[in-house]
Amino acid sequence: MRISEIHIYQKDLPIVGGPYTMSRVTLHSVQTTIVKMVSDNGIVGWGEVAPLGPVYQPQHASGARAAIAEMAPGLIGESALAPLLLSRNRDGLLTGHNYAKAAIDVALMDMIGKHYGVRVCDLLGGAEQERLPGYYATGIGSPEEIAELSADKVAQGYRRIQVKVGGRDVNIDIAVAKKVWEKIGGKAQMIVDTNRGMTASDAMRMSLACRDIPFAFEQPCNTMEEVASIRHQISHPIIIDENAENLNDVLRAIAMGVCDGFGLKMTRFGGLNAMATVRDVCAARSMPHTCEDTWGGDIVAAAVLHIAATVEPRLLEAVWTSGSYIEENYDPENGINIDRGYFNLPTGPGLGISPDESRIGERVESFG
Ligand code: 0XW
Ligand code: MG
Repeated sequence: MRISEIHIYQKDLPIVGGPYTMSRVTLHSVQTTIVKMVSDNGIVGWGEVAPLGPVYQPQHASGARAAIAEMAPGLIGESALAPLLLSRNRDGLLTGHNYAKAAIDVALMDMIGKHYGVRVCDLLGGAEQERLPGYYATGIGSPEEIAELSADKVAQGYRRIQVKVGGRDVNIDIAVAKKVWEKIGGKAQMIVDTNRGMTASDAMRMSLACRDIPFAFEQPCNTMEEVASIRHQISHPIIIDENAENLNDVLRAIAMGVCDGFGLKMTRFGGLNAMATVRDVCAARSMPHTCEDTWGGDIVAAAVLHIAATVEPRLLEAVWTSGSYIEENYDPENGINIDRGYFNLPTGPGLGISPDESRIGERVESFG
């Protein structure tokens, strides 16, 4: 089986109930890129990548499309059954741009699964569980607003709440954490995520002021070195998210002993196969982690669920998808939706979803 066509779609995803606010960025809409890959025997594989705007990470939507267009001509005619060889082929066509390469990798795994009649999780080693815990990420807000929202989400079944802070007077963030814990303490795990938004001194001040609240501190500072500088001065476990841009960063963070876990975004590493390697490195060092991505619809969500299903349950912190903020599923029948705080792993071959082409935006470029 060989790749015969690659089509690129562009779609704006307005944020339902938005804007989505974090310490460095406020978003009203996110642009996603969808890849449709067709084999010479007519099998279709779907991929997707949706950077969280141009500021969250060194990624952006038009960059993803340009990178995919740069590689596409060199992928036509290549085997559609050899993900490792195709990954090396992509690296020979374009250096870096893992996020864009991820869309190709996901489409390929969808195609391979459909060819053999197995699910993507089976191709990635097998599913440990079919029902996966989700988590809810609040935006930046007032103590009362975020505490009420967190309590509401716990009542809906979530057992992990990520509270966004940073980019403002740290005293307000401290007040938010205390108010939220009053509401959800003992009922759910609490994560405080600054999205690179605090100085080392503010992060230390927040940890000291909240030393009686057992939250995990996610990406407390901008760089891994700044996080390392507070690592032994705070009383909260540390999660690295944005600083884990590739496998080497994960290895460096583990070697530096700078964190107690990771927020792992599938597209950031280059796709499902690359993320499976990171999964195994984390397992070797008993490093818990989430499985998630920046944004995206059913295709990204399904891909994240399939890799999450293969993680040892003791190490899978939770799964995050942006489904709660998106108007409609790409697949009206088997779209990915959270159910009382948990996701059900798709059952069909490949990703287990069939996007309706009327729901995936405008086709902007085709190859093959
Ligand atoms: C909560 N998320 C997974 C959603 C947004 O992409 C940001 C991200 C995070 O943890 O920073
Ligand atoms: Mg994060």
